Amino acid sequence: MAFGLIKYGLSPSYPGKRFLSRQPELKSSYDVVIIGGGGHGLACAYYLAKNHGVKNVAVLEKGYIGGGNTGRNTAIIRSNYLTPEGVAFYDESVRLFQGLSEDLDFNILYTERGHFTLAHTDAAMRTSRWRAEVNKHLGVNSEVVDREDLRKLVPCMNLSEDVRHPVLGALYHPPGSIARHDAVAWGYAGRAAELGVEIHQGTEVTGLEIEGGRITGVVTNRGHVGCGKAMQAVAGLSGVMAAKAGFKLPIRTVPLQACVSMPLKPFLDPIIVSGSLHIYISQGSRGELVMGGSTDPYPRYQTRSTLDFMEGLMAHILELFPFLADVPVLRQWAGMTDMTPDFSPVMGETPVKNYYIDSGWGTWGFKATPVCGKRMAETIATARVPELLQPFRLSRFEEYHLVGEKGAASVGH
Ligand code: FAD
Ligand code: PYC
Repeated sequence: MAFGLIKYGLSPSYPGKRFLSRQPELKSSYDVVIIGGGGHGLACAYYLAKNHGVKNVAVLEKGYIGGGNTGRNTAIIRSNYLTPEGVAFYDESVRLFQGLSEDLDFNILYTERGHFTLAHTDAAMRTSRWRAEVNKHLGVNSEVVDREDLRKLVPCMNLSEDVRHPVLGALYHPPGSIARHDAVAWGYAGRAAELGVEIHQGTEVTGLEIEGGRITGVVTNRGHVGCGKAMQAVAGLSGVMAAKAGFKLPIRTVPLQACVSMPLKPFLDPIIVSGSLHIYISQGSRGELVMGGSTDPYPRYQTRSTLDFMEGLMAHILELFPFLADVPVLRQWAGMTDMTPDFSPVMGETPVKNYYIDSGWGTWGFKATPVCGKRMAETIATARVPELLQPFRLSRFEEYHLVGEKGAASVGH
């Protein structure tokens, strides 16, 4: 060990194996260009190479991989959605997450915690029952529990009736999990690179080249790159990139904030969400309490943290966990989320031929990273949109076939 450290300390060049090899020069063209090196773009690149043998692929990331919403989210993974289309889609993702550390040979710290969506009103209890029934019908483990059940399952939570918003019960989803979000990005990046995918950080796509209605290349801050096919996976900047391709998305970009406390001894195993109080909390593997609420009340392309958010969040967190009153918050941050009218994503084809879209992930897209990557790779490689993705096509908005997930998207919005 001591010798190894000295070798690291004295070596003029880095002696270890690099996780990602040195960034290559950009080639003049690729079979597939993926715009955005978040979890979604990297997962798609990995499955293109692994499942379809499409390896002449470049992921172009304007900053650093995982530095967007992938590295800013609160890592909740679950499939307790409201619509049959949503439940089937997120269920495939949870299953992929369960085997992901093994698949990527990289520990993403996936831990199954159980997920509670608290109900404080009769209407919320009704939605819980509705979700539980849809979930069970599709083989997803969810059930409604009452306050007495909660006393046993989450003994540290304040279940007094003598508060402003007493808890009546909850939707309990045992498979609800958390994972280490940046490990997901790094795991996909590392394996994709091993398979031959090029990952170019510090490479911003500033324009798209479209001839005869089809994508032929992209313009970047490092020059022109030709492509046979391209996909945008740029989260909060989805509308901006779509505008470069010449079409409009029914998407508003809205900041979403979160924070973590100082580390505490483990006391909170499950993930607790309250749509009525607009808060959620879990305890991460380092002991930090990971907390967040609903989106900011206005659309904006920025990631500012606000005192207003923190005050509202803490007032409600302390209603459920009053003993946390003296625990300091260590960090607060925000991401830009691309919100759709029906709180479901937009995936698949676009009006531009061979130009694909992976967007509308709002506040709910981390949990979809594996399934979206896998199924978008299938879409790009085969030029056929799989059945699982069909309900989430862009054209659903003009066809009035929305996939309404507002009641299950995350916290209330
Ligand atoms: P990103 O990780 O944002 O990647 C997009 C990348 O595109 C960025 O790295 C960006 O730099 C790059 N890019 C943008 N424009 C360009 C360009 N012109 N050229 C090149 N690159 C470009 N989801 C859940 O499922 N569970 C949660 O608990 C959860 N909590 C959340 C909490 C917060 C505070 C936030 C902000 C989001 C949360 N989400 C959650 C949502 C989730 O984080 C996102 O939906 C998901 O990370 C989207 O992944 P992505 O790869 O599409 O986007
Ligand atoms: O999608 O479960 C979710 C979530 C929780 C907080 C933000 N998103």
